[in-house]
Amino acid sequence: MSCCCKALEKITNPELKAWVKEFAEHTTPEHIVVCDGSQEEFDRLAEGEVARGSWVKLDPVKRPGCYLVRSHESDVARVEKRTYICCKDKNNAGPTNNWMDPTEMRKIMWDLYAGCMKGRTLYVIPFSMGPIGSPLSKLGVELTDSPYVVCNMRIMTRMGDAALDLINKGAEYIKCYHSVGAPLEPGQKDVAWPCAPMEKKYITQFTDPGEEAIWSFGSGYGGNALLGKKCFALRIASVLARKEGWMAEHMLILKLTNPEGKSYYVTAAFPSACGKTNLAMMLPTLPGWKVETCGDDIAWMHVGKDGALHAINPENGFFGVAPGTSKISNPNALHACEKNTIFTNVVLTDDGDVWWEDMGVPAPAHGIDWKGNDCYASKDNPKKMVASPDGTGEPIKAAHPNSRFTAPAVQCPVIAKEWEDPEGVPVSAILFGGRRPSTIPLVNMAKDWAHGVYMGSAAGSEVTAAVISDQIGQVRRDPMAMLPFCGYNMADYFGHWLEMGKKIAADKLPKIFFVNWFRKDADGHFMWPGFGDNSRVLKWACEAIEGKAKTKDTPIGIMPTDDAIDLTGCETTPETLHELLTVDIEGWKKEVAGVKESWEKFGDRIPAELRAKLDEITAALNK
Ligand code: GTP
Ligand code: SPV
Ligand code: MN
Repeated sequence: MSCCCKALEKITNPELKAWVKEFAEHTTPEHIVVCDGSQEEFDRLAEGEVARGSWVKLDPVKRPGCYLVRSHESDVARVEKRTYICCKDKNNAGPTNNWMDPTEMRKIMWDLYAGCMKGRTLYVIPFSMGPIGSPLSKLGVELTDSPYVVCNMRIMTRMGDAALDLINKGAEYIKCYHSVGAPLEPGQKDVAWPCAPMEKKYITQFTDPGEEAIWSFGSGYGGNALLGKKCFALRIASVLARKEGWMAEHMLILKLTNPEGKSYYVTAAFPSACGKTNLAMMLPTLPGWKVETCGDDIAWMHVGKDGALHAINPENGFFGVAPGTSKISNPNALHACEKNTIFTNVVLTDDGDVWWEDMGVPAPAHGIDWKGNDCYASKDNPKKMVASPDGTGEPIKAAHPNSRFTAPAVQCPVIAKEWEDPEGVPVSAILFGGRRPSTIPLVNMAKDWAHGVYMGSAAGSEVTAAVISDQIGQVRRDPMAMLPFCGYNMADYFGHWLEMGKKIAADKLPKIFFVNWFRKDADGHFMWPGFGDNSRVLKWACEAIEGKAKTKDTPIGIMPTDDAIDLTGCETTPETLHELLTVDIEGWKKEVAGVKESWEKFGDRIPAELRAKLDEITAALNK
């Protein structure tokens, strides 16, 4: 490496400069670049990846400023098994997180980082989670050897000079270390998607007070590598939030306006690939109702001066699931990714465009699938692609189920005008949910805050392709959709939720709901149409907020009566709705027993108030 003094001259914060130098000396990159966050920089990096045959530039008329990237087949999603919370006391990580002693982990990873950037460029990425300079925002610096990470971080965060300015002036920031873990020997040709084998991948959060930092090695994909997102804005932020008295949640934030023009802000926590992006930018099928987007994945929530709970979206873009995104399901997401978007692991069409399963357009006659192989429209099913040139044979997943688009938030046609409000938006409803093929009704409202916290803590969902796992499709407990993202003991996290309820003004406590769009019938079909029709459930929730909803008291919570959900123009029959709104007492007894069992590993750390809620519900079910 040549002397880095010139490259680092923009960094005037001596502590930052010393850290970058130390990491550079250890990882031995060929070049160092301090990213400015400009369009020119993005273009230069993207074109460099095109020139070396890694990325594909899409058709400039059909998809201006867009690129297609194919990852390595082993590096397609988050790796929970390789994700660690490192703090001195194992109990602070809790039984749901992988834990390792911080000193031990630092040794393992520091050894892995030795020389790991050989032949590559070290990029210094200063970024802000939240609007630049907002009192609720937090700064970070990611050091990475991946141009893919730089370009994605530019879309997903406020990245570059403005963030660096604040850090140069002495603002605090979180240190985020990242390498794809694939050094290049002199003369060695690079691969399209460098990464390290699974056993060398580590996604580590150090969480002890004053030591908060992220060390990531071996993966270039999504939440493993774009460290502002899950690692910072959820795992580290949840730890800071508990300490500082706020909340960092895996939640979308939407603005819902009724036909009378009254607006409500709603947040919703659904696990990965369970419908946050879709709900956040939904086109309601109910006439007169409007949804606008404030955020689609993460909410930071503080109690405002007015006593209400205020939410900001710390991100700047969407890293959205491609398959299933269509003109019918989510036209706003499709518009958001018309330009300036990075597509990862979708199908490339012969006319330089992209395709994925359930995009709502017929499969192209020929394309290149996410693995780089030729694929062809299926003769039997125009919605699918096959590997055989004659169009016969079993359909393949031509786009990876966790293929994604990275698109700037401002390109969403329904982005709310207040999405960057530094004070955040006042939340009047919080939804929890998940993919539950049975038992869980369409919607259920908590009787009070503590009951709502219980509902969130009891959430479960089928594991989706957003994580590399052998449990895909199986239901697991995923409290508040935070199982993979809570940076500390989950039982303490439940306690923090209860505490927050005491800080919010009593008349401004958000109402809490549990929803399930994913019930299936005996034939395995979804019973509820979902997507825009979810507005019917949101309407009932608004009526409930106003105290005007038709409700019935049940052992599990407050539910709509059969005639309370507006089905005007909806394909769902009253019989199906009745089934979706019926409490399956036997199923629920098992459900509650399952929750109780899932608490055993926490010992007596589960708050008594929550245990009381579980006992109350159990008693009501047994009446
Ligand atoms: P992450 O980005 O992983 O956190 O996912 P997410 O929660 O934002 O999920 P997203 O909205 O991207 O949806 C994931 C998948 O679920 C897509 O394939 C959607 O088509 C599908 N989906 C979303 N909403 C609904 C719904 O209401 N009903 C049904 N049946 N499917 C849905
Ligand atoms: C999720 O898995 O919840 C995501 C995608 O939003 S990732 O950024 O990879 O975490
Ligand atoms: Mn997510």
